[in-house]
Amino acid sequence: MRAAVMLLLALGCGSDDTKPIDASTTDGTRRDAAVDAPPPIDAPPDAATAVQRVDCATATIARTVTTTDSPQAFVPNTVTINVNQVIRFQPGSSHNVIPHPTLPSDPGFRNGGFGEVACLRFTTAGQFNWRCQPHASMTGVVTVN
Ligand SMILES: [Cu+2]
Repeated sequence: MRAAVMLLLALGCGSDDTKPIDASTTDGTRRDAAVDAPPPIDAPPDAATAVQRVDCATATIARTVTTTDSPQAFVPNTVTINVNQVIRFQPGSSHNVIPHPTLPSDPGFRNGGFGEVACLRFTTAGQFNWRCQPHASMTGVVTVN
């Protein structure tokens, strides 16, 4: 039986192969890890990562990202900046900003408090995806050139 399960897992029997396999399940089902085990929202940014929190009062803000409730979305949800520019994230009171769990992201990309304003400096070129923790459909991407 175990061999059969492993074979099914290897073949990718699920319809949604983008979700990680939850090792705690015994039936080989895939779960949305972001829903089952959300990251801690109070984890501080890692200074070694490509995204660093800076003081909004003194930083030069290149772009500001806010949210709407109907539809639930980030505005804008696609942002292009240059290396070392700062984005001010200003989500509404029921939204936050966390690293996207399944797309290229950065652990420093975190503004975990609902309605929390945070200014993030992007120090490395690339694409960084984020989402709102309680609303999986609310996503966004920063392209840093
Ligand atoms: Cu939200």
